[in-house]
Amino acid sequence: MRLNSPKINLITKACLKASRSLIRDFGEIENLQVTTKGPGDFVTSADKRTEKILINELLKAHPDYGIVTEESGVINESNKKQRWIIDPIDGTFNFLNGVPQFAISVAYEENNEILCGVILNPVTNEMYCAEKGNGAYLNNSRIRVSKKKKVKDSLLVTGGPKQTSKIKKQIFSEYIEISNKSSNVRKFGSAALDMAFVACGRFDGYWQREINIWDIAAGVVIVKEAGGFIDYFEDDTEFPLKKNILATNSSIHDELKVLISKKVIE
Ligand code: LIP
Repeated sequence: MRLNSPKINLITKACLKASRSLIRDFGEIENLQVTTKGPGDFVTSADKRTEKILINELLKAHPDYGIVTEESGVINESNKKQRWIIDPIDGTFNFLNGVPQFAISVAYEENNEILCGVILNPVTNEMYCAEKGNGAYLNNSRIRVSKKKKVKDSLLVTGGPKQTSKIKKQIFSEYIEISNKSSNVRKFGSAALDMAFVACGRFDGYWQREINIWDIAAGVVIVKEAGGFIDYFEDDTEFPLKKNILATNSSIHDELKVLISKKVIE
């Protein structure tokens, strides 16, 4: 059984439509016109095309809802109560390099709470979805976070830092600390899929600093509905679209949080 509510059906339909165009673009990656948006952050024509399809589908159903997107910024800004949060390609660098680890991510937020989300890897056709109170699914199967109890037995995943980050030293130091204390740490390059993998128990936990809300929004509800725990640690209310996030199977949360909070040793 898969989730089947009007919102989930709408997001799913939009993602599947967008993925058909995205997969065509992935097939001819070398012909894409690449422009730089800033160091370490590329925007492709595929990104824009995918986003346009998603926006059109969602606006057709709810013309008055707000939309927060990676490429087009904010649409219907005055509606902060009901809004979509979209990342047309999460894992842009993987996409650009022909690495099939990227995803379309769409979430619906109401009164500042993310109520449903879909993450679709168009290459593997793995679609993760969740709605508050109704569980999390990978295609037609219910998913749950892992049962690992200790960080030392855990396989973790992280991302960043961006080339432009001012806290690279801190991020690398955390990476070393956690790599030493856990079973191992991966960097797969798509926050949305990292979180989806936590939700289905492939990874035991994910953390990242300075991540954009559109990269993680759908993952938040999917991890929670899979029985996991979300912690926006050291939240900076001045920049609500940027987050520090820890997403785990609940059992390892406290132990991992202590490792992340350790002071940087020069
Ligand atoms: C990317 C993330 C990746 C993270 C990067 C970046 P994009 O999103 O998903 O895991 O490390 O900082 O934000 O730019 O490919 O949508």
